[in-house]
Amino acid sequence: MFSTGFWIALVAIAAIVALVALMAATAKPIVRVLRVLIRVDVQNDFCDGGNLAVSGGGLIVGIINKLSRLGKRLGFYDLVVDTQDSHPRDHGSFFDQHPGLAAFTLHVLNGLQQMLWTVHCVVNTRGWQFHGDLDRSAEIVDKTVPKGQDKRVDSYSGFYDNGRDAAEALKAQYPFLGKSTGLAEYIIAEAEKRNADEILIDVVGLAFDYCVAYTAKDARTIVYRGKQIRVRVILDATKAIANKPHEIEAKVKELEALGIEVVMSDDVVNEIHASAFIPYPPMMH
Ligand code: VGL
Ligand code: ZN
Repeated sequence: MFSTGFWIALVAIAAIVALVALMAATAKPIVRVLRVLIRVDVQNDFCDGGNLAVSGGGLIVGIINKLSRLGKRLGFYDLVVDTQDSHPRDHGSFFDQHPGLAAFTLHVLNGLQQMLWTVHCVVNTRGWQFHGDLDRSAEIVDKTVPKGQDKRVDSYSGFYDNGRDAAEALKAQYPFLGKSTGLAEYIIAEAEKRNADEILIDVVGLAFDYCVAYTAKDARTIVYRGKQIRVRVILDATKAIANKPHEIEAKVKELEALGIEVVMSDDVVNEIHASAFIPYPPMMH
């Protein structure tokens, strides 16, 4: 009645319909992730020869450039943000503002425990400028966030001045504590603009145990679309002020306990390469 050709065509069509149905049923939903690389305080004063040098600070610049350039070129990072420690000369964290007190001793500054530092990152000085090898080209850097401008309070995090979780009474007495730099609001607005489902923030820079750790911790407090966002510190793209391995290990544990992932740059580089071959629609810019 029907020709052989008819039956072959029928079976072929049925097979195609079944295959398409199977693919549709098993396809993963496309989750669009806004990925942000925050490069913390990669400034001359934190590099060798600087006024608050972190040993080997300049050695991470090559890794940071690689992550930034590859990440931007292959569409892995949507945003690259630099934070810049930017103090007035009379900043309250400087030991020389407290006659008789030495650098690297603790003091109380407007109600908060404050480590006294050597004079560093004073606006418009060489030490305040970014490391000369850091790729700061316009294709790479989307935003530069100054911090530490208020002499009454230090600002380790790129998101908020210190004291954000101080007691309410203290915050009432010193209303300038914990003020936002605007970075969280900026990242959330960019995510909404692109209709991203999730946000990932990778943190690199100086110093691991101060500004990098504080920035990662504050990033982890950001809630986007009802969920705490994902945060990673790329450990070998940072250097610590502390030089004892157990101190660094303790800080890693502290971050991990907060759900912050501590990863290595090789793994992120591999992930950037791999992401370029996933035929998902790119984020709209
Ligand atoms: C930093 C101490 C004082 C840092 C900034 O970038 O880690 N540390 N100011
Ligand atoms: Zn500082």
